[in-house]
Amino acid sequence: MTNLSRRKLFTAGLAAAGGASGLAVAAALADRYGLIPPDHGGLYGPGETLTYGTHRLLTRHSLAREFPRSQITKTPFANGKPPQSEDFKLLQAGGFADWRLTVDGMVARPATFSLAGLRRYPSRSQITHLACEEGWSFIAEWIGVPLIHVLDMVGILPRAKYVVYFSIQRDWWDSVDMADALHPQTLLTYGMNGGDLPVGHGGPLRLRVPRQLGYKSVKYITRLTVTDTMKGFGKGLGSAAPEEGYSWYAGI
Ligand SMILES: Nc1nc2c(c(=O)[nH]1)N[C@H]1C(S)=C(S)[C@@H](COP(=O)(O)O)O[C@H]1N2
Ligand SMILES: [Mo]
Repeated sequence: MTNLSRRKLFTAGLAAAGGASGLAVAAALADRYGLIPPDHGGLYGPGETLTYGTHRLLTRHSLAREFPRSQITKTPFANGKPPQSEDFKLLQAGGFADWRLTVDGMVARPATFSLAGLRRYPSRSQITHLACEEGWSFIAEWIGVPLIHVLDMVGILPRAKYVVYFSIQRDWWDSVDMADALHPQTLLTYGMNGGDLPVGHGGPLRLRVPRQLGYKSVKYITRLTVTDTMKGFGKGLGSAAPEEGYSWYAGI
C-alpha cells in the first residue's frame, strides 16, 4: 500500500472509531502505526492517542504560523519566577559564560556546548505565538539554532524516538517525538525580539516548540537526552506535565 492510502485509511479509521464509541479501536489502530504517546495509559489515555495519532498523520510537516514584526506583543508576560538556586545565580553573575548544554543518550558523539558555541551555528529567527494552557498568550520573535542542527552534530541513532530536555529547574523536563525534534521551527532559543533571551523568558537557553502549548517550551535548558523509550524518565509518561494531569502531547 502507498503511504498516502495507508494514511487515509488510518485517519478514516481513527475518525470512525472516535465518532462511534470505540476509542479502544482507535488505540489499537494507533498502536499498529506506532503512534501511541507515552502518557496513553491514564483516564484520558484513549483520547490522548486519538489526538496525537490524528495530528501526527495530518500535520507532521506543517509549520506553526509566523507573524509580521508589527504583531509582536509589546509587553509579553513572563510566567513564574526565574530559578532561585545558587547555581543559577552564579552562572547569571558570570554572564552565562559557563552555561553548558549537554547532549547524550542514543547519539554517536555525545557533546557539550557553550552558548558561544551554539551561537556560531546557523541561526533561525521566527515570530510565533506562545500560548499558555491557562488562557493567555503573546507573540514574540525567537532566535536560536534549530534543534535538528545540534542533533545532526551529535548524530542521532536510527532507533531514536524521543528527545528529552531538562531544565536547571529540576521539576521542569519534557520530551518531544522526532517529528517535533527535527521540525525546522523547533529552536534552541538564545534570543528574543532582537536581543538576548531575557531570564524571565528562559534565558540563557530555552527550547521553543511552537507547534505545542507554552508548557512544552521549557526554560533554562541544560541537557538533552535522545532515547527510544520514556521508561526510566520520571514516571515514564514523557514529561513532568502528565504527572500533574496535563497531556504529554499539547499540539495546537
Ligand atoms: N523551566 C521552566 N520552563 C517553563 C515554565 C517554568 O515555570 N519553568 N513555565 C511553562 C509555561 S506553563 C509556559 S505557558 C511558558 C511561559 O513562557 P514565558 O515565561 O516566556 O511567558 O513557559 C513554560 N516553560
Ligand atoms: Mo503555561
